[in-house]
Amino acid sequence: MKRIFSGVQPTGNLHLGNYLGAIRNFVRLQEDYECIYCVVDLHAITVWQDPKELRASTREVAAAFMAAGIDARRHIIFNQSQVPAHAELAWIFNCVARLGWLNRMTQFKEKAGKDRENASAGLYVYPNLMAADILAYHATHVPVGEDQKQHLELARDIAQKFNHDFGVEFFPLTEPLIFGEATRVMSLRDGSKKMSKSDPSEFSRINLTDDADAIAQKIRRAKTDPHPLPHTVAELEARPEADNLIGIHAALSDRTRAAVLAEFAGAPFARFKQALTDLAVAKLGPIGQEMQRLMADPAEVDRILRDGARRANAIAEPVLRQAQDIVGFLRP
Ligand code: AQP
Repeated sequence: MKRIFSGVQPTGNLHLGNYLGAIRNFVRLQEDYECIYCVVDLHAITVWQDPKELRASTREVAAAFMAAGIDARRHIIFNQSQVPAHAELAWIFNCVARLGWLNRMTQFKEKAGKDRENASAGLYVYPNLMAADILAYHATHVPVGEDQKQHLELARDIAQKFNHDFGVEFFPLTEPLIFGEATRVMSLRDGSKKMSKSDPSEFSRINLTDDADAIAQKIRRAKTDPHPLPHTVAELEARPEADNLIGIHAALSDRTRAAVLAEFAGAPFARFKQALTDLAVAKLGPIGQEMQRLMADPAEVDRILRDGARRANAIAEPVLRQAQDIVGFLRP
C-alpha cells in the first residue's frame, strides 16, 4: 500500500489554515493510504518554545488530529522526538544537502527575517530534518499546504543525491499532495499574508479551539473591500481578501469558488460574512469541542502518542539501519 507521512508543528494557535491546508486532507486520505501523522516537536524548537507550552501544544495537535477524524488505531499518530531515527537520519542528510540548496529556501528567509545571524542553526537545516521525517518511512506521498512545496522538492533532491552518490535505489522520490480549495489560507487582516500561528494579531486567524462567539467576531472584523461580491472567479484575482473568504467558504462547504459565487454574486459582504460564520461554526465547533474533551485527559493522549511512537519506530529504525549500512557506518 502507498504510504503517507505528514506533520504539524506543536507551536500553539492551531488554525483554519492548518486544518484546510493539511489536517482535513489527512483525514480524507485514510481510506486509500497507510498514514503516519506526526507532531513535529523537533521542528518546533528551531524557534524558542517554552517547555511547558511545548508539552501542551504537542497534546493539542494530537487532539486536533483525532478530533478531525484521524483513526489512531488504524493509522499512526506520534510525536517526532520519541522516534530517534528522525534526528539520526537528518544528520546524514545534513551531509548530503548542499548549502546552495538551503540558501534558496524562502521559509528560512521569512522566519529568520532581518536578524539572520541570530537564527538557530536548526532553523537553517529544518528542510533536511523534514526530508528525514518523510524518507525514514519511505513515504511515497506527503499532503501539505502550498507553503511546504519547496521543502518537498528539496526532500526529492536529497533522496536523489543520496541514491546517486551511493549508487543505490534506496529512497523514493516523494510526491506532494496539495489539494482542496484552500491550499493557502490567508490572514483575515491582510489578504497578502498567509494565515499563520505566529501572527501577533489574534484577529488574523481562526483557531481550531475558538468558540462560536470568537469565530463570529473574527469573521465580522475580517478585512474586505467596499464592493459587493463579484459574479466570476476571475474578478477575485484583484481582490485578495474577497478571494480568501470565498475560498474558505468553498473549502468548508466542499464546493468550488464558482459555486459559492453563484450563490452570493452581488451580495454585500455583511450577508456573506453571516453565512460564512454559520458555516464555520457548524464545521469547526464540533472539532474544537472534541479537542477540549481529549485534552482534558492528557494521560490518554500521551498513551496514544506512545503507542504510535512504538509502531512508527518499528518502521523507521530498519530504514535508518539500512541507510547507515549504505553510508558505511560500522555496526559490529
Ligand atoms: N495558511 C495556511 N494555509 C494552508 N495550509 C497551511 N499550513 C500552514 N499554514 C497554512 C499547512 O499546515 C501544515 C502544518 O504547518 P506547520 O505547523 O508545520 O508549519 P507552518 O507552515 O510554519 O505553520 P504556520 O501556521 O505558518 O506557523 P508559523 O507562524 O510558525 O509560520 C503544513 O502542511 C502547512 O503547509
